[in-house]
Amino acid sequence: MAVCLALLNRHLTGGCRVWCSVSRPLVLVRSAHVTESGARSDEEEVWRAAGYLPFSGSKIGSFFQERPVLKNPFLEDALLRGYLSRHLPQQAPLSDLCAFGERVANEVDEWGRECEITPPRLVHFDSWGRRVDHIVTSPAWKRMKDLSAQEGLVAIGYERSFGEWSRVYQMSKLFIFSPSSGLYTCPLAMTDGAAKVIQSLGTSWPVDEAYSRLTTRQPEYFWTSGQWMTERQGGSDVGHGTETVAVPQTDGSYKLHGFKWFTSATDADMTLTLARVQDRTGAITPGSLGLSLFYAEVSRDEDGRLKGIEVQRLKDKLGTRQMPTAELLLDGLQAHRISEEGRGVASIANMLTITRIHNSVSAAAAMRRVVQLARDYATRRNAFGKLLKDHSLHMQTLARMEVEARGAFLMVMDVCRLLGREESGIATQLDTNLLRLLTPVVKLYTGKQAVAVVSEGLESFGGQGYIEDTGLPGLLRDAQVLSIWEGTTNILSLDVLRCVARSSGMVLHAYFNHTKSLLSGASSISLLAPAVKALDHALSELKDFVQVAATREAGYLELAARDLAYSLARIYTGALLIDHACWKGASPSDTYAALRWCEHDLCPVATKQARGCYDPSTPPLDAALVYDRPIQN
Ligand code: UCC
Repeated sequence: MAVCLALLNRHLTGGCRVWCSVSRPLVLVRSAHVTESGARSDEEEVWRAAGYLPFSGSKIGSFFQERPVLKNPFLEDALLRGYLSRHLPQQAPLSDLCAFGERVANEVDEWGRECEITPPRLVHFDSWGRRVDHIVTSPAWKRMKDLSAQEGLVAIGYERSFGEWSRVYQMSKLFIFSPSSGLYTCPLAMTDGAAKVIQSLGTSWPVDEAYSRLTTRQPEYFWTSGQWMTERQGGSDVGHGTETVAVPQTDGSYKLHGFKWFTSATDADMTLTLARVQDRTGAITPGSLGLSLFYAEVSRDEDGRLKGIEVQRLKDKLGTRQMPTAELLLDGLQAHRISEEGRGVASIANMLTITRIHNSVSAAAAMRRVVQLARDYATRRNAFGKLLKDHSLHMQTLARMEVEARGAFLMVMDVCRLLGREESGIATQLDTNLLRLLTPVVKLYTGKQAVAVVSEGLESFGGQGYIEDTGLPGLLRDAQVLSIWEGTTNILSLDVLRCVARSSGMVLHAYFNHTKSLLSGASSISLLAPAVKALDHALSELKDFVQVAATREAGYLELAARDLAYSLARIYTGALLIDHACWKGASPSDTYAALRWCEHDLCPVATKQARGCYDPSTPPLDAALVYDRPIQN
């Protein structure tokens, strides 16, 4: 070989040299035999024919990286299977989840991609100039609707065939579905929320048909619902920002007039929305106490025009592009009031609980999906002479993501468990208090972590993680919304304070009792001792914080709200991981995950309290820093 190379090189002119490489024996580095007009020389043609020009003409090299492969997300998830085997009294859901996982990997995931690359568009006028306001969605989006009905993605929660575990079963299915769903989980969340509100207020006329349509398994009968809450002034502060008015009609219905600024999945068949009832003089009650809850159907007249609605435009969003989000002018939309007057926010709160749980399921699912893809890729990608899976630093990074994904999953499923108990009528007061406290906590924590974990996950694909047609960047763009809609991190942190105050601390009492009980099985397992010790310590730090904070002014608590919510999330999740690691079917990975989780700063609110972060001087200092200006007294 060396002699051949020497001979070849002697006969090559103009800097054209042949090099030997391990993967390909001969590589022509540069040819000086391209004429000025760009034509190839005879000599080059010889090389080409011999196959020694791997990067010329139609050849783009012989190495192609294998893509990460999505396998059955149910079978690939040891924790999901372990959790369900541990808790579900019947095994029937497991075979359904397995079959659905197969469908997601082999069929549905492709539809999700189709939704992404064929985003909805708005057609304002027909070809003859009539206003039609058609939101045109992809065929895949429509298939998602049929699939959702057939698979019972909302229905399972209302059929309650598995009693208190029905919600865990339903949400496990959504957990498998979510990252492949082309964001169809959004209309499903609102549909579930609307069904829950209707169920709690009464399923008689005018919402009887709606209820049965929202909860059916028949695709042709199935409806989705919107949740039109947000107006230009009121994203978070719904009570003060809602301008929509409801004008009473003689038949007992109302006509709504207003402007809804963000309406997600606007192709819904019906909606729940808030408005202020006008009295005969046109007067309205301001603030939250003036808001009532309305039910409206989205329908068209014989000319194809939307009745009482104009679609102003579709939003141009960072992510969730698969799904239409619109600005709507309500111009005399016929609606029915379904809450007592002035009980709008309280009545829609059930919807918020459900959509916040769905949000958390999607967040945990996004983490799980990126870990599944990254670990598959690590078995296919070679760098520096070995597969990524054999690089210890890379594995450490994936393991950290795995711990986050596990924690998120357990926390979400625990909230679903509590919801299932409440809906089956077997919830204790402790369960009810825990559910109220943990719903905002799980939403805010998982929403934030999803962005961090998915972002880290993209990095594990190198540059390919940044390339649109791999489908990977969409995971990050879609994760970003999870901490924004359905209540931002700060709004939910304040909701935690609010439910502590409204329950006179009973929600915290439930929290401390239950967290402690989750640790009870671990005392005999020495491997878990460091985790239990860290958790016990964090729990008593949290108790100390609560005692001190109870004596402080409201401003102090407000500044501590976010750290308090994070502490509640981390401690509770640590306890769930420890509890799961104590289960007789637990694996060494379950123990390892619990140990790693408990290395977090489990109680940041105590750490920061000790540094004086919530002292009254902090707000002016914060503002001075943010605006880079001298402190104003
Ligand atoms: O973004 C939206 C749609 C997006 C699509 C959905 C996708 C779902 C995920 C899909 C997964 C892929 S809709 C817009 C979302 N907007 C929000 O979430 C609003 C955020 N703002 C808040 O949450 C605020 O805290 C407000 C609006 C609730 C605050 O209003 P008020 O009027 O100041 O609230 P109050 O006075 O504190 O409470 C009024 C009543 C009380 O009941 P009563 O009078 O009986 O004591 C509260 O206990 O409402 C009750 N309440 C609650 N109950 C308030 N919040 C809650 C709660 N979280 N849970 C239970």
